[in-house]
Amino acid sequence: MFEQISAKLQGAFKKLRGHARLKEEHVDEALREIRLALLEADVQFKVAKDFVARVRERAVGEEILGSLTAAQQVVKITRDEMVMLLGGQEAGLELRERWPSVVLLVGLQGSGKTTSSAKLARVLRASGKHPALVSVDVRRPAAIEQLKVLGQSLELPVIDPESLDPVERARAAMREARDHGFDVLVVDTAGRMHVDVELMSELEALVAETEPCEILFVADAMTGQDAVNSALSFGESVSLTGHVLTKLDGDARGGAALSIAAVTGVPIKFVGVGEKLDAFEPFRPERMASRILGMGDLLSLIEKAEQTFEQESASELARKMQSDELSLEDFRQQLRQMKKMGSLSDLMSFLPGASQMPAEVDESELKRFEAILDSMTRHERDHPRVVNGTRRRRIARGSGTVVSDVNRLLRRFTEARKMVRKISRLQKSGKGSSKKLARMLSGLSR
Ligand SMILES: Nc1nc2c(ncn2[C@@H]2O[C@H](COP(=O)(O)OP(=O)(O)O)[C@@H](O)[C@H]2O)c(=O)[nH]1
Ligand SMILES: [Mg+2]
Repeated sequence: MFEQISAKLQGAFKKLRGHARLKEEHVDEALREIRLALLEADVQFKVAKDFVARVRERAVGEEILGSLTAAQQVVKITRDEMVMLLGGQEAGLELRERWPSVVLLVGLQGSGKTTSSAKLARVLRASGKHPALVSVDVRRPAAIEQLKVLGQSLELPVIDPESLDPVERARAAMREARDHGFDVLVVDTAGRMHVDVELMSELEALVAETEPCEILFVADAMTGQDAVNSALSFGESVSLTGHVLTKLDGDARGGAALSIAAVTGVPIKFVGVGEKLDAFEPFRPERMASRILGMGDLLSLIEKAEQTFEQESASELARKMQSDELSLEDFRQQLRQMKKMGSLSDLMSFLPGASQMPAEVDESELKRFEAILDSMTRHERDHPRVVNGTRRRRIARGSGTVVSDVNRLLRRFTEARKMVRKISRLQKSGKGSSKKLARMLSGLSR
């Protein structure tokens, strides 16, 4: 997701950090690059321009230039402004106390309305609601069936009134939902290839009939500014309350994500990150900003780490990392922890700068590493330096591997130690809560 813009922005930041004394012209140079990166990602021209102007105003205005941490502060300002651009706060659904609360999903054909309807109902159920689904897409004969199939696979109720008139279907579904005690009705509407008058009047009629609490515009993130423009057109006819940004798992460049809230004044509420029905998440501006800026999804990683880590060993590890005492014994413990945390490649995608790192993570290699570490003596693990040629041969034999495997493990260990030091320095320079970061770091093994 967003690899290209991430790489560009990181490039700009790297240059910034390269200056010993940051001057106004260095900031301007970085901002030019940032602006270009935004435009290349298909961010709307005015959005990009205003964004850069805001960052500049703060970066130059807050008298940080010349200070030792000037570059970091510019990065931080950029990040903060990007969070604002993405809507600032996380915005959830606002369901009313009425039976049923109606959530209308609207958008162009193929944007992901039907899929997102089912995904959303699933999320609502998980939060304790009793949702039902209805399709009012009478244009395409298969559309009603499609929603039914999706609903069935999730064991969610799909109401299918007999009428083939959208408004009548909605009315009947509301009645049925009320009768059966479904508190939220998710309505999947028809789309078109383009915005047209007929569609808009159909939507207006549906809104008048159902008085929805939420009208969510479903936008295909891959279509960049086009998605933003359609959202604007839809917004002229019906008052949108949020966006669902789909297909973020594809190679979307970021333009839609970065412009749609700013241009329409309506927040992104959910994102679709895959075809599978569980690939759907609440939209979190902070995390998205960190991702786009290539800082990795630190928060996600920390959360994941927090779920699995024993506090004690983590803080011990943190202490060691700072004092450069990291041993193979720690490395071994990390590997074990990591197995508990789930797939390594998953984690890799969260790491800062992961988009630039060759992420060749081989899970079977990890198993091999574990066997090798098990074949070492405690003394060897505590003092990796003593592991000479003879010992390497013995360890390889004992673990059913070959010497080159042992060598590779030792090399990885050295790399990991370097990386850990690097990040721990970063952290000392004032980024992020040290405990959390340290805990996160214990998840790194290379
Ligand atoms: N990769 C990916 N595909 C998606 C996502 N959301 C929807 N799709 C796919 O996009 C296509 C169109 O989706 P559909 O829900 O039928 O769109 P609709 O015409 O707006 O109802 C389908 O093939 C979906 O599987 C997503 O978040 N990621
Ligand atoms: Mg559909």
